Amino acid sequence: MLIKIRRPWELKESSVTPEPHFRQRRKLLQAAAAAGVGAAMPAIARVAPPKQGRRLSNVRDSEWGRELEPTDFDDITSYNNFLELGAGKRAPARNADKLRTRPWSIRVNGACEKPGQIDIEDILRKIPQEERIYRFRCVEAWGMIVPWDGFSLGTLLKRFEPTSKARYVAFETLYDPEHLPGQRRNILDWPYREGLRMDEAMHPLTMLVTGVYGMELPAQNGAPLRLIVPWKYGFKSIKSIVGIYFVEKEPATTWAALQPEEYGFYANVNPEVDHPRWSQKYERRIGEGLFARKHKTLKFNGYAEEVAHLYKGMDLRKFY
Ligand SMILES: Nc1nc2c(c(=O)[nH]1)N[C@H]1C(S)=C(S)[C@@H](COP(=O)(O)O)O[C@H]1N2
Ligand SMILES: [Mo]
Repeated sequence: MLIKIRRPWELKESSVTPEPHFRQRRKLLQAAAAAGVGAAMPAIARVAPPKQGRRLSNVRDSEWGRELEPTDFDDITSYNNFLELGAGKRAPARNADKLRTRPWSIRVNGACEKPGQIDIEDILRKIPQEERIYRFRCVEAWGMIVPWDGFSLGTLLKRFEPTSKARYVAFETLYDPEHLPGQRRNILDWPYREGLRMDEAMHPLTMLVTGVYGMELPAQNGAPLRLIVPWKYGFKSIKSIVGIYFVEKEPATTWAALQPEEYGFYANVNPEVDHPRWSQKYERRIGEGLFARKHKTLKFNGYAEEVAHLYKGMDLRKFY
């Protein structure tokens, strides 16, 4: 059954006067939708709206986002990598209802003064959520522009008072083979794990994401809480996080453990360092089609000004 729904982002293309500026246009359209006008072309949803989908309250604009034209909501939520929900880009959206996102809490411990647990409802209610338009770049040479909602990871980490022994932060995804079909297969050492150096984790661009396009995050994108590190390849952006640990040594990460020659701990987007099996110089933008002109990949995914200093003196060919 096709369900006819109308959402602000779907009205984007029906805008009569093109505005140069995405945010302005979106505000206009939201106002139009609220007033019951501008519903020129109600769209048919290609993906079922997220089961637990609801609009996030009090999302504000962020100084950290970029003025970029975002990829369509449908593309962001139907072309995914999330091995717990199956292999292949379309499987995660298809299996989205297998991920139970409530109740959900995240334990934070290790080298810190105040180890503890935080519930996702507290994160949503008590931490102000910002919307940031970020570039997203997968190691497989495709990219998107995504309006993520969330907040800087550092604001959460500080509450747990990391000690001087906390030199890295490790992250862990939910382990629930009973419900997650991918975890019933032995394709990797579950659960999915990731890690950041402390200075990377505390950088304000590094984001814990709770939503996209002002909606609570769909399961296939890593509900209810996932990481986004905009200057790194997508695989660093671990989904459906249940554990955050302050550690002294560089933690093991899923992809580096699987294929150490292909995936490193740092995984900074870098057109000068190719993946052993393909070039990283260009990228395809999802939603533009297979035959559209490719985009030149930018060093640190376009965030060099903000983050290049973190890697001063490091050989990025060695620390890939
Ligand atoms: N738990 C978990 N997190 C994950 C993955 C995964 O399979 N499991 N895939 C990673 C990869 S390879 C990419 S490219 C991004 C995809 O994020 P998106 O589907 O929101 O675009 O999620 C990353 N986070
Ligand atoms: Mo990826």
